Amino acid sequence: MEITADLLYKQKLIRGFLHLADGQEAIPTGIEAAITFQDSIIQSYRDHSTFIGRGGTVREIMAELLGRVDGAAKGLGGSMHLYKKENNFYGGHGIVGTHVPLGAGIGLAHKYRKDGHVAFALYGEGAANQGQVHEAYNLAALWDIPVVFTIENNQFGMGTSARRASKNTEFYTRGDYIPGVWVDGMDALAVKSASAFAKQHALERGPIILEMDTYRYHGHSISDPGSTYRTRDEIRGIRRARDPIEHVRALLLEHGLAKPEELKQIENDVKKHVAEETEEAKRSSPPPLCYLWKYVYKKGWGAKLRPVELSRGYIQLPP
Ligand SMILES: Cc1ncc(C[n+]2csc(CCOP(=O)(O)OP(=O)(O)O)c2C)c(N)n1
Repeated sequence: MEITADLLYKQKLIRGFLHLADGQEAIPTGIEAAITFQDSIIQSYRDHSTFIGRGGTVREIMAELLGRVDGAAKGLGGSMHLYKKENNFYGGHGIVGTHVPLGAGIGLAHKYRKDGHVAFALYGEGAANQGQVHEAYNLAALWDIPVVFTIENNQFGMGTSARRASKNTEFYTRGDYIPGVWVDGMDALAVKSASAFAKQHALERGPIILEMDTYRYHGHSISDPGSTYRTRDEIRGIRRARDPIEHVRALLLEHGLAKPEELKQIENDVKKHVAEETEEAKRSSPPPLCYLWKYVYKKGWGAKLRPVELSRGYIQLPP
């Protein structure tokens, strides 16, 4: 899916921002294996795989990237703004770090309702340096909020390596009064165990930090070739030694749980599925102009249109 999105962007069919997460697949996969859709997730802009994990479809993602009405946010949000409210996925946020306090707030809602569920707030190691992250830590610890602060440490914030931006790069230790665990974020099973442990801890004792050690293969966004601040050898080396999908493939084969031809079949099915869903997404239409108003202002807030827009018929008011 990510590779197809890259191609569509290069063909200028996708405009605006596009941040791909290939290399980081073990994280949403492992977390989802440990929690349920009654638990909540909130994340930054690198959100495609998480959306799939929360029950979203490739078609909803592709349509959103193409700015079509069948997209996850009705074609109004783009890559950074995928949501799945019915399965407690609260986005998809573009401003670095801002969603971390929101994650603590969602955790507080779980506690307030006594529903026995937790919130996972996923953010990068770059975002981990933000002041508001530490404000969220403070209140979460003070109020024993069931929130799992989950750092996706993919080693770079745009083109800056973690060690050039952070005095302490052991991010799991940076919660002071909040305990933290370092996790191999390239190993879906390690992510699953750590997430199950963190959920239990959060419910019984309040917040916890998980630092997921991972790597992104693509550049920061599609406009970054991703090779000026690291070497191609480094990327190739990580792929060879730690690729999260190859790791699962090796485990399945080693333990006799699947045959090579079965895995090949799955791979072919996935490629076919992505191609079909992408074609469906392309057939979807752009959102109507009236959506500019319908999904921007809450009903009854009295948004006013200038008479010229109404008289020229540019915009129809929603019913
Ligand atoms: C408040 C704010 N500052 C700067 C930016 C520009 N910006 C977008 S992504 C990014 C890097 C964030 O890195 P990290 O948190 O490690 O996440 P990653 O991209 O590695 O997943 C920056 C500085 C922004 N979107 N918001």
